[in-house]
Formats: sequence, C-alpha cells, structure tokens
Amino acid sequence: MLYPIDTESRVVMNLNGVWKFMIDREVEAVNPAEPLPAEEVMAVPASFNDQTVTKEIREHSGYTWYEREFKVATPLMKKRVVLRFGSATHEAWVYVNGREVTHHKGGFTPFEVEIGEFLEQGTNRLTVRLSNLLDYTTLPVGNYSEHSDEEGNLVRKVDENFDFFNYAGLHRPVHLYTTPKDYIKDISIAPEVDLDKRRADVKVDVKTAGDFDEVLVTIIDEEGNEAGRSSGNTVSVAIDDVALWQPLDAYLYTAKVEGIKGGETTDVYDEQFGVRKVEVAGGRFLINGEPFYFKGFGKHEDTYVNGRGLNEAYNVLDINLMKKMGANSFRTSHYPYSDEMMRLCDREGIVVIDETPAVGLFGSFSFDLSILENGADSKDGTWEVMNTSDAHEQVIRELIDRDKNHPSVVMWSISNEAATYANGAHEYFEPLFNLARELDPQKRPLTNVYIMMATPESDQCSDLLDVIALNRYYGWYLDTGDLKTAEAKTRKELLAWQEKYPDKPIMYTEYGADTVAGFHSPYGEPFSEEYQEDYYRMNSKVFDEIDNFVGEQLWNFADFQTKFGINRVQGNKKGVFTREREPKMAARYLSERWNSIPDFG
Ligand code: GCB
Repeated sequence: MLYPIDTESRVVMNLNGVWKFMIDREVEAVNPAEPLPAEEVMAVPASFNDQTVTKEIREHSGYTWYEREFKVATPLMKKRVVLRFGSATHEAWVYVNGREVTHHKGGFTPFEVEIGEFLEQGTNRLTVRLSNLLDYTTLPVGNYSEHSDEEGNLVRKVDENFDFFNYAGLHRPVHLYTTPKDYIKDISIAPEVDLDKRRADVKVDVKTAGDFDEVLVTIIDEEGNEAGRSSGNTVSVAIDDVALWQPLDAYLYTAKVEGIKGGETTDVYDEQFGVRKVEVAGGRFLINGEPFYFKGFGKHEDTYVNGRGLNEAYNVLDINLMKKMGANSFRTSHYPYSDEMMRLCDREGIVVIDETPAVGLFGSFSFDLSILENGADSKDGTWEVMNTSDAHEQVIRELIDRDKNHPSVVMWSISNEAATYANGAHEYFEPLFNLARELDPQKRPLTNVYIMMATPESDQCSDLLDVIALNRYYGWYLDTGDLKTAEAKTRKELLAWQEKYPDKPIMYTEYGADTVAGFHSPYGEPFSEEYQEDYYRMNSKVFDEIDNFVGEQLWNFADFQTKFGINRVQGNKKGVFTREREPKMAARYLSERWNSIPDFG
C-alpha cells in the first residue's frame, strides 16, 4: 500500500486534530446515522487512555467512538477520494455521513477506502467505532472475559497476555487523499546489486487501476539527476556506479512512476528506495557483503500522554539518542511501528528488524517465574487453545505489503516469544514462514524471537529461522542478583546454540534488568543503576567470546507503561533511558562499548 504523499497529480488532506469522543457503555445503542452524543474530546493521533483524568476511560475495555466533520474542496470532488487510517487499534468500523464505508481488524497496520460516493457538498461527518478487545483469535493475544456489574450491565475485560499496556485509539494519522480515476495502485521495488561491478538492476513492479497507455519508471538520484528509466508495468532499470544504502550512511533513490494516457501524465507517484544487499551466510549477517553487527534496542511506541500514538518529536529524539550511543539498529517490538518511523529510519540509516504483532502466543503469560526454572513443557497446550492462524497470516500480508520497499528493514520477525517449544508449534509456524518468504520481493531473512524456555534442546522451530534471535534474562528473572551463575548459564546456552547450528548467526534481541533511575547501591543490588551496568558488562563479556554472535539489542530503550502487576511499578523499568529519555548510568557504559565496536567486522 502506498503512503499518501502530494505529487503533481495527488493532494493529501490531514484529518488529525481534536475529535469528539465517547466510550460505549453498551447500555443504549449508538446510531452512527445521528451525530455522536459525545461530551469528551480526544486528540488524534494518540491513544485515548492518557488524555483524560477519568479512570473509567483510561481502563475501558470494549468499544469507543470518535467523530469529526470535514469538507472536500469542490474541484477535488471530481477525483478519486480515499480515506486512510495509519492504524486504528485494534478493530474499526468507519462511517461517512452515517453509512458504513469500511471495517478493519488489526491495530498496527494501515487501511484505506474510496469514499467518493458517500461524500456530500459542504460538511461531511466521519465517525469511527473502535474496539480494543483482544482474545485468542487476535494479535496481540489477550485473555478476554465478561461479567455483570451490580446493575446487571455487561463488563468486558482484557487481560494482556503480554507486557505492555493495551493502549488504544486512532494511533496514527488519518488522511484524505485524492488520485485521478486511473491511478497507480502499488509499487514494489527489488534492487539486485553486483557489489564488485557497483551496478544495480532495480526491478520495479507497478500495479495500476484503470486505463494507461504507458507506465514510465524513472530512477532519480539524491542530487536530482536521472539514473535510468524504463517503460512497462514490470521493468528492470540498471544503475551504474550505484550509491549503496549503508547502515548510518543512507542513500535514497526515488522511483518516479508515471501513468501516461493520450501522451499526458495523468498520475505520478514518487517512491523512495535504497540499494543494498542483505544475506545470511556462514554464520554471519551480511549487509552489502560485509558482516554486520547489530547494536541497539528493543523499543516500544510509548510516550507520556500520546501513549502508543505517533509522536514524531520522540521518534527523532530516539534516533538521535541511538546514534549518540553508537547504536545502529532496533526491533519494532512487538508490532509494526508507524509508516512515519519507517520512513525516518530509511533516511537516517537505522537498521530495523520488523516485527508482526504476534505476541502473547503462549499458554498463559504471568509473572509466575517457576516456568523459567522448570524449563519447557512441550505439552503446555498453547497450540490447542490459540486460534490465531488467520490473524497471523493477515498481519504478515499487511506488514510485508506496507514495508516491502524500506531499505531499513533487513529482517522480518514473525513472532515474539511464542511457545515454539510446545507440540504443534512447527505445524503452526511452517506455513507462515513459507508465506513470508513468498511475499517478500526482496527475500529478506526471517526470524522468530525466542523465549527462555526455547532452548537448543526444547525448541521445535529453529530449522525455519535464518537467524537465532534470543530473549534472555539470566541474572534477572533467573539467578536474580547472581551474575556469576548468570554468566556461566549465558555462556553454556550460547555455545550450545552455536554447536547445534554452526551456520546460523545468533543474536540477542532482549536482555535487561529493571532499574529504578536514581536508586544506587554500593553492593550493586538488583534494581540499582549499578546492577544494570554490571549486568550489561557481564553479558558483553560472554558475547565477545561467541563466534557466530552477530548482535546485541537490549531490553529496553526506555521505560514503558505495562499492565498492572506486582512486578511492575508504573510499568517496566528496564529502560536504559527513563520514559522521559534521561539516561541511566548504564547508558554511558553501553555508549562507550558500542562506539568502540565497528558496525561491520
Ligand atoms: C520479554 C518480553 C517483553 C517484556 C520483557 C520483560 O521477554 O518479550 O515484552 O517486556 O520480557 O521485561 O519482562
């Protein structure tokens, strides 16, 4: 799906701002044919949860309503008018002037609909009904229950099967945009590069709707010069002396795609892309033929007030903080991030592991840590109770469709911490991995991010992975405060993975310790800033001994909001930065380490 941009043939209008808002108590039916009887207002894009001081709204599980009015300039009414949501979390029913125009399930991917036939001259009313409910058929996975209150009213409850607050709302920009009636529908770009000859063959596949005599693809370099052109819906354009997209040294070309009819260009779209080669070979992760070392973070889209809503100032700051620390990459844990963040990463040369919202695929998430101590139970029944295959297939399709052209994306993560050690896991995942391999025009490597119980002995899915990606908490959830034992266990497990899969690169996608900013201890006790630093020093030492180890992405970039739980005081405190983005002590150590480790080598 193309991101909405202004071009010579397209106009983008912004529907962000302050909307009417109400939660649906499900006592009286809300009729979208009438203006919403709402008393609250809500800023879009943002989560609704933290914008009021009403507990009932903040913790609401169920349905909510948003509404605003808009007008479309008369000359634009003759065009194709499309309404696009960057995301609506988690399920949306959309009405224009009281009539339903579309429905979408899945809270982290965009959707759009043509609304020309529903528009009126003058004022139009846009209404959205949202659900934040999650269960065993959705991604993420939630534990859903219902009960009645004292008045006999239905109360719905979602208990997150994962460790982040179930923020919801219109999280990303809402746009109206126009195209001509005959238009460019999608563009798929797969550059193939000969690194020795410095030559790229850029395969561009253009999907159109309507009638064109010709589709023209012109590749333009960063200086605005033409680098090549070709005509056709499926073309290959050669670029000589090609400039590569490199981590932290991005170079972006533009594919200018024109739909031509009767000698005139009727639709134009400019799609940016980068030329770079990604492969896994001989236990290494190669970018442009060189062994790349991932340094960075698991993150969240999580800021004060905005919640999980787009916060572009924080996105820019976060990337600047990463660069200052010598980091080069992050994972979009645990869901696809905004289009805007992906475009920023392309521009800034940040390497991204792009994750689906498949989190919580795990019998029962709890803070009962005995499961870690006792090891994997292959008969835990996860794959008998989960009914998420359809949702999983849909999110893989939507994620790859949206992000396929981003040079920053070097690998897809199909899930986070699923029960890959449990019987039925391989049957569940194999078709999903096959689907992702088939859909990605750039054939990027794939991974599944592994929970501690998925070990070289217990795991049932690692044959599917190109890279072994591990979330490990030795010295935190296990052997808390005992870094000596933790070090020995870390080493033992990493060596076992390496022995089992000598040709697969191994990386850490999570490791961390909750740390209360400002808490110090002369003994380096858990939760102190000293312990966090000692914990990272211990892990670094072991990483440096492992041959096939290709990267360290710690948990987490910043403190973030979670569901309530006795192990969470105002959320998860494993940030190297606080939620305000102030560094904890460990940031200085990590910055020194990462600035001294080259990105390649
Ligand atoms: C994990 C999860 C992540 C949690 C983290 C923690 O393994 O993938 O979502 O936040 O552990 O801090 O417990």
